[in-house]
Amino acid sequence: MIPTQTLTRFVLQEEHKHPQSTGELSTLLTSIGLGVKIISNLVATAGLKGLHGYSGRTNVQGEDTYKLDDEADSVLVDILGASGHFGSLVSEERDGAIEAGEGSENAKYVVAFDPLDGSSNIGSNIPVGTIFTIFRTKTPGKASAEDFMQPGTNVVAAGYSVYGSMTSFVYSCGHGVHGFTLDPSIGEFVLTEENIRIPEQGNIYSANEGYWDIWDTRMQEFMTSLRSKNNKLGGAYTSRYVGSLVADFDRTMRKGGIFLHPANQKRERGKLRLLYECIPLAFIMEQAGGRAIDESMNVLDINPEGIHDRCPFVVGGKREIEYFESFFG
Ligand code: AHM
Ligand code: MG
Repeated sequence: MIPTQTLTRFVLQEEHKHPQSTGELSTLLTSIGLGVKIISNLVATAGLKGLHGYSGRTNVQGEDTYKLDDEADSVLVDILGASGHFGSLVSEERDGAIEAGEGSENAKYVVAFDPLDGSSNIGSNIPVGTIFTIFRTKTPGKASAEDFMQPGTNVVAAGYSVYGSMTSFVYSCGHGVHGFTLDPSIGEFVLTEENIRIPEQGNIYSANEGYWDIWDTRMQEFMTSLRSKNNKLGGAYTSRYVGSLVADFDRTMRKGGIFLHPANQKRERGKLRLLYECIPLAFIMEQAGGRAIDESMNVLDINPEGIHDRCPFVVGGKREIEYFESFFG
């Protein structure tokens, strides 16, 4: 089959619908597309190149990082740097924001990313991924970390890739969610799903139940109810948990249900990061017809206070989120 719609062509067509556009956003999106192709290859060949295992470094959040985390981070920083179109970058792997070099002082956008999400699964042939968020700078002129301190309602574009049995690229610019699949024979992302929608209700829950004893009682009661055949959602849910957010999120969006990584007694604000995990995926989920909350408010309404802020994250179909809220109300 000859691919009719590649990521590059699709992004350019979207851009041409906005006569005032300068092409900067399209360049950023296609640059990220190129970056994830390179990372996909790195993930597939990491074992052969001795890139599995820890790097010996800990990140700003005190977590041990993997060699592949660092490689994936360098790929995105180099490629976005070469695009000359970002004002500032935030990566899960770097303590501070990276500021644009000479010539990009007036760039319109800032980009936050998790270069390799799910890295604790590296080396086990389990999907990992990349997640990104793009905001417009808050004020014209040189961008900084301050430009990321805006709520998810301001997101211009967000997306993710899953490196699994196929490499996917899913993104939204606020006009629906579109899915692409990497065709390795031509090295291009080809459009495979336009306007992905989450079912209003599914039958899968996804959470790390190892935290049961340190969850809030309301969370325990909600989970007990999901597992009961007499719950208000019409019957017991089944369970799936990969432990790579991108993969758990992708399944939740396509098949329906709910994913939860809530707060617990050890982590008051949960584990997942607001800017480059929760906000982009909340934006995509809302575009797909679902919802994302932090236990009490919509994730997209939260104002970040630091570039590595964390956030309890509950995301899924409308019915499941409403049901969750009835326990936390
Ligand atoms: P990472 O970005 O360092 O890989 O950490 C985030 C990952 C998510 O992909 C996943 O949903 C979560 O951590 C799993 O956490 P847990 O081990 O607490 O279940
Ligand atoms: Mg992550």
